Amino acid sequence: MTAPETTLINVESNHYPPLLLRHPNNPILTRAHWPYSINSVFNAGATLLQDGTTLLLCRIEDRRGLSHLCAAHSVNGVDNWQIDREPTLMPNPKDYPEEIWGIEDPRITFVPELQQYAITYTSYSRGGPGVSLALTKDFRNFERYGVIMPPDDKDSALLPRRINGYWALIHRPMTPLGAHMWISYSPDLRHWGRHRLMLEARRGAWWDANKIGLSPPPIETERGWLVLYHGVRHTPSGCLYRLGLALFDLENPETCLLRGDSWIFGPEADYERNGDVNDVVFPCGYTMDRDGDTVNIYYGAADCSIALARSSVRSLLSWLDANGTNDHSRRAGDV
Ligand code: BMA
Repeated sequence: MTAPETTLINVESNHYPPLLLRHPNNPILTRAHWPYSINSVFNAGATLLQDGTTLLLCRIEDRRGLSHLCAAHSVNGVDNWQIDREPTLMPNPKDYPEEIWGIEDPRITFVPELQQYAITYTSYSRGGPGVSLALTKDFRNFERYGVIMPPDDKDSALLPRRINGYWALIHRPMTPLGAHMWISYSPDLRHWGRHRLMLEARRGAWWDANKIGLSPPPIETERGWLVLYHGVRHTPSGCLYRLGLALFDLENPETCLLRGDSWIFGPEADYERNGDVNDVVFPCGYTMDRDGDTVNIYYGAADCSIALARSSVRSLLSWLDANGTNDHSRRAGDV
């Protein structure tokens, strides 16, 4: 008797290509590393400092349930983290009442024109989450701009340069239309307008139905802004956070050039599947290696730890070429 045909299928050809590779040291930061008492560390913004070291601005949740931010430095971006002995940026509800229930999920953009890092973060106000902005040169002194997008809004990052003379901010307001990604423009980082819908959550059974949001700040490539975004699927056992990929026009970033249909990274490892919030991978930052192609993506795992996955811009773009579409009816998830 001959073997059933299925056994002859090349298993590899049946698998989705692994676009993001988990680091063997994962999770790279947990509460056990912290120099003071915390409940959990997750969702970190990331940047390379002038001397080439990696800085992670980590979200720390204390046992009250409130979050603040704490910086960790490492020469290789993987281990030997030097962690600030005290919180780096605490909520300041006295002067910024919108921070009453903490500050969360920072995204860092180095802005060459200002020679400063722009940090956008969620300020948890009585009215829900809003987007706040702070500028810093050294992650010691911060110039707070306060709320730049009122609640309910989050998952925000600034583009590193002006577009047609205006600063551009990606964010995720909750509107009667749903939880979609928007982009807004400003002449001075304080006054925001020309709001445009940028990417919609799909509908129905799609993995990114109903709720999406920007993950790390966009990666500028010759072909456009490469955007990793998270999609949230509501399941009977809770929310499932996964990542998808899209490409936007360099000079008109509200124009989507390509969007992948399938998700490219989701909770699989134990530290991603089990934690304070199960089944969450949530990147807020990346760094680029000197080769200009290798991206180190730092993500919160199950709201309990920080993990690292590596990818390559070239492979992400080729995947989008093979799997992306710019068909607008699909954007809404109708097919
Ligand atoms: C989102 C954000 C993230 C968090 C995730 C899962 O809404 O608030 O900070 O990691 O939920 O809890």
